[in-house]
Amino acid sequence: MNRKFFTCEKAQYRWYNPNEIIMGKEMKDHLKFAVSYWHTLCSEGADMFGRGVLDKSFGGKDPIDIYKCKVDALMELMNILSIDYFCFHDADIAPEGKTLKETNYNLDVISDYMQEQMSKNGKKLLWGTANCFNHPRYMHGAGTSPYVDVYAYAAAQIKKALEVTVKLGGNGYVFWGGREGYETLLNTDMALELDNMARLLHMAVDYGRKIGFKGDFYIEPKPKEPTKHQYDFDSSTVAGFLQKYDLTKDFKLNIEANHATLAGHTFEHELTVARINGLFGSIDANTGDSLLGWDTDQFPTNVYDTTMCMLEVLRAGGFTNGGLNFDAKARRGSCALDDIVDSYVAGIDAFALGLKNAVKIIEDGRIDEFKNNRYSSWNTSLGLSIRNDSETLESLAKYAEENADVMKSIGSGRQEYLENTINDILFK
Ligand code: XLS
Ligand code: CA
Ligand code: CA
Repeated sequence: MNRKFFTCEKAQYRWYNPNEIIMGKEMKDHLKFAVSYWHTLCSEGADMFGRGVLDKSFGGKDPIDIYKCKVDALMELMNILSIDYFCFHDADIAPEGKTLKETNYNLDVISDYMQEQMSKNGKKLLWGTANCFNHPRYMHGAGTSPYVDVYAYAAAQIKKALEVTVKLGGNGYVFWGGREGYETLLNTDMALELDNMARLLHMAVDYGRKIGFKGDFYIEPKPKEPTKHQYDFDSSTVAGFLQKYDLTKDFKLNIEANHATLAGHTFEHELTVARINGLFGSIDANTGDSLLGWDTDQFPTNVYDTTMCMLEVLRAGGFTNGGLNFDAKARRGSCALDDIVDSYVAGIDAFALGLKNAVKIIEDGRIDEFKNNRYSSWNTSLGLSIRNDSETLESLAKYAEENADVMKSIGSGRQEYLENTINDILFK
């Protein structure tokens, strides 16, 4: 592999320093950056109104050669960026054959080559997944399809994607709902569809564990696009689903920033919901556009957002099997291959700075101190007694009757003071 696709030899970072020790851990282990195969090696910039603007065949001569060249380009890019991990869908890494058998054969050929290149370059797989949304067979869903043959095909695809993930040493396997949702209840049996989806996830866990997958399964919440009602709407919805179907032992969440925005939440809200439910897993790092209502998958450069995200990651105890996957693409007008390098550098530096900022906020202590004080009445004898489940409505009513001035115990939420404190910490 001596092909050279990018001009840059080594990315220059202002903030990212992989081996710098922060809170006792190397920066690269706090951040665990990953390249997304689909945007980076496959997407050519086509949109609803225009074709691709950037050839991603990387000089390959036939379908198999093209996909081998993509592996070469991936390795070159990861070396330029000093990134250790990548993520893929089955359909990103190998050409589709005329039959399932042929597609699986192609996956074997390319994953052999990938395995070789990964070990040569010291690169790792963060997670794999199956693309069960692009092909016309999935127009009505995959795991929630009304058609049992489609469901079986999706199962076959997931089986193979799991095998490839295990073969390449991946510690994560993602389910993104894709077409798992609906447009109208007039033609949809929601109860059956959700039960069937859960059955498929249980089958995936059983098979994954059987073939030696030790990592985490993830569900990636997203509220809309492509379907009007996506079943995995947001972290809360998915937490309820996993609890209902007894899947919390094996599943965690893969939270995407842009999907949080589409759900009407902040990124940190979604991460907090995951954390408090014991479901914090991995992150798809990107951003939407506040003026647009769809999934733009842009590289994240807003440092307030990355700071709040990393604060949550630190509060969750950091990544174990997960990491920060840049599910992001350069804008269509950024039509040179070198723009890919620049966009990753922008995202990586924004997160490195976000990490440093998050540490500053924790070390400064004012935000945590304010929050602790705000809830201090929950550490009084009454507060503790309620938290120990020792009170009743009657006992609390008696207390309230005797405690005439409730207003005295209420303080200001001081939001503006806190927002200004954040600026004071970040910019001094
Ligand atoms: C699409 C999703 C998808 C998942 C993986 O919106 O973000 O790319 O991350 O299937
Ligand atoms: Ca994603
Ligand atoms: Ca997205």
